[in-house]
Amino acid sequence: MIVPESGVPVTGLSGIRVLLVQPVVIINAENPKKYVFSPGNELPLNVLCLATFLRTHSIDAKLLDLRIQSAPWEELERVIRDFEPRVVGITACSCEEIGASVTATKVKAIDPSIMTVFGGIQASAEPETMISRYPQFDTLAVGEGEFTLLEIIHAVASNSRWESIEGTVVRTDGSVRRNPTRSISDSIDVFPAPDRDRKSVV
Ligand code: B12
Repeated sequence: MIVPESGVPVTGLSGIRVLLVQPVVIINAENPKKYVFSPGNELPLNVLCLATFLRTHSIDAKLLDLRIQSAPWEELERVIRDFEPRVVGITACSCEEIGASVTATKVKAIDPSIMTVFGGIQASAEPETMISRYPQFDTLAVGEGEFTLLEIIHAVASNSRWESIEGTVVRTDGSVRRNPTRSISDSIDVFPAPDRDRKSVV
């Protein structure tokens, strides 16, 4: 068992289910950004690394790449109803911002009690703007996500406060609060190699 640098205990996480989602790209007048993607050849490394890390902490973490689904929204609903995650984490680079926000809206429409976490390049680049613009996200993780997400999941599993977790940006009392920055881990050895077992990908 890896001990988080934060020192936060990670017991009692067994049984909690977490879904990590790579959204589709929605290109429209608002989002004309160029996007290159090679379906079937490109695993979403960011969420794959996160899912692998969570599994080393006994968390049942699954990955859903909506880009390779023929009916992405139907598949999202099916997976949420079958898998019943307590937490859904959604990644996005800048051109995936709208896709991520629509994904979170759909997750909340299926089950408003699911904790939605926004992470990745776009969340990290404009955290205050993103968390203000998209109330369908409960919290947002800036930068390296492994330990931040682990702490969020731990808080959800133990019904404790998640509003002050290091590395997150949250809405609170009608404003936005940026919690202390989480530093990048000194050693890559605390992270397992991404698990490429396709069976673990929904
Ligand atoms: C490798 C790479 C690619 C690969 C992706 C390979 C793959 N299988 O995923 C390829 C070549 C396909 C690619 C394509 C593109 N890329 Co690229 N790419 C990178 C690069 C070099 C590394 C990204 C990476 O995999 N890092 C390793 C993972 C583990 O780390 P990570 O992505 O940072 O994720 C961590 C955190 O962000 C966070 N996190 C991420 N998601 C989430 C979700 C949650 C819920 C949480 C809590 C945390 C979290 O935790 C993760 C683990 O610590 C970065 C530059 C960089 N040094 O970061 C550019 C970068 C991400 N790419 C960029 C761009 C622009 C693109 C393209 C849009 C280019 C194009 N014109 O098509 C496409 C987008 C397609 C796509 N699928 O994303 C930009 C994004 C800028 C932006 N503002 O969006 C970057 C930042 C380069 C740059 N500085 O310009 N890219």
